Amino acid sequence: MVLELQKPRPIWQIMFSTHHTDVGLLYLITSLAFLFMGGALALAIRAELFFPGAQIITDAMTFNRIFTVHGTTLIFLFIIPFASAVGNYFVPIMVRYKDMAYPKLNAIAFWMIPPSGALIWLGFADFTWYATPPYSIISAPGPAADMWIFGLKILGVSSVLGAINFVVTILKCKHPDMSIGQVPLLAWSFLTSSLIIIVAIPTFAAALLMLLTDRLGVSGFFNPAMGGDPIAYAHLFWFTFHPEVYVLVIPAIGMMYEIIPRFSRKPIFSHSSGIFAFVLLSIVSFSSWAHHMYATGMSFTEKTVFMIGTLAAVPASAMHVFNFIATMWNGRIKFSTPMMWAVGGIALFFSAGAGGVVNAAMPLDFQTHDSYWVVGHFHLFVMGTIAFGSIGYLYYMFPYVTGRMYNENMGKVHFVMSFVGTVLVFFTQHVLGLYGMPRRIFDYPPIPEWIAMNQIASVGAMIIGVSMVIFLINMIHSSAKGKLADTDDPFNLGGKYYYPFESKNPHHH
Ligand code: HEM
Ligand SMILES: [Cu+2]
Repeated sequence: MVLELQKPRPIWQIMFSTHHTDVGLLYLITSLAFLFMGGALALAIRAELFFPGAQIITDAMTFNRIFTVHGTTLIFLFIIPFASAVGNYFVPIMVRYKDMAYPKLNAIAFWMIPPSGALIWLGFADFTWYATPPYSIISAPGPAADMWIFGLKILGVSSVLGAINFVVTILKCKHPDMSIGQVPLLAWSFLTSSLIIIVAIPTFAAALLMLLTDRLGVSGFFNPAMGGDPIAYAHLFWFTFHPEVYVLVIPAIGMMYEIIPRFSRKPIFSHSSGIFAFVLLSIVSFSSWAHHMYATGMSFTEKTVFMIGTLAAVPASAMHVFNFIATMWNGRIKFSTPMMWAVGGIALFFSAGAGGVVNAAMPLDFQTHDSYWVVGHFHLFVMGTIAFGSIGYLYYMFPYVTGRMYNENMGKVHFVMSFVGTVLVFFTQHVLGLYGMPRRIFDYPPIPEWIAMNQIASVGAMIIGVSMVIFLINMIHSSAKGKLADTDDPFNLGGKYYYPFESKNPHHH
């Protein structure tokens, strides 16, 4: 069993280790630190928008910097490293191998993250997570913008190295007794999302280099004054980042596949349809990127192709939701904290998908595009689905990692407050978008409906903020002082479905 914190070791031993659970722990701590840092910036944004006019942030440039670093941090420095933490811990155990396939490469991939985080935070660029040209090449102030570009570049390399490692570990190092179809769905989620990374990231890596040389003035790929085309950047960016949204969501769904059956005390309804849906999602993720660009003057035919390509992802997502519901059906469900987060995350996944279908329908997208609706849409995914699945899994792995139990009541309060807060913030933002409020603005006219809805959203954000403090206290306090966990059955589920790592590896220490 993986017990890290019960046998305390000097920190440098963990830092210089290449063992998969040590690297997993480093990923975990780093990603959680960035969760709180990025979350603090979100609270600043919501405080600023509580009233029209300037409140706590003095100028629009500072506001732009804050939301750029907020988004960049939570996507690249929280969600992805958190998934890597879980993958590092559990994929080798699940495929019954002693470590990741390339342990040193694994540690190197991790150690690329702190310097990129430093570049992003010390620079504090202002050109949105999308680095919009021509602004990003003509006027975005350096060195902030260049630091962001280098930060993202390094993160991309780190992701690709991590992805290669997962693919090789799963395909080549799995125990010979285990067929690929028997590999647990969480490990499958890493296999499929890693394959997406390997195909998708190089395009953006190239675009970043082009952005940099454009900024240096030696090229004009995206600079209209030099005959370049900013829309070309949009294509390159979204060719990587639409698939990337599935890279973010697939591991979270994989984590739910660990939680839902255990706490329903039933096997998963259909293992093979889970695999099928992951594979399908990873393929169709490449057929939708231009749904971000309906408003850029594409032809009707092009728009139709991308609309259909986008809708192809809906059945795959629905298969997962169906699989979860069918697993819970008639189960003896125990609503411990991890289960609450997973079920809440599935409900929000469904709502988020419904909003996505509206965006994907190109005539409707002309209404929602660049409005607060889009902010609501993708946050229901990144917060409501991905962060919920991840946090649920964190509670789930807590006893296995620390050997102690977290405080269940605090975990439940954390969930209820976060769920209510998430609904208040992001459902309201959808409506706010329909009332015409554009995204990415620092100030807004005093329209009574806008003020009311911004205030509801800001109150929701504060509720989430408070719940996160409870979470932090629970994690820190329980990992030192929590009651000792029975690592064979920490959640008192009884029966035979609760052993997460029943496939114990004889070679594993
Ligand atoms: C799987 C989880 C998903 C995530 C994490 C996600 C994330 C995002 C993000 C980050 C954006 C906007 C980015 C920006 O402009 O800055 C976005 C926009 C969009 N999403 Fe999603 N999305 C997901 C699923 C879906 C699904 C299932 C659909 C359709 C069925 C969809 C349709 C769209 C469309 C059409 C837009 C463009 C809206 C516009 O700008 O007008 N998304 N999504
Ligand atoms: Cu997309």
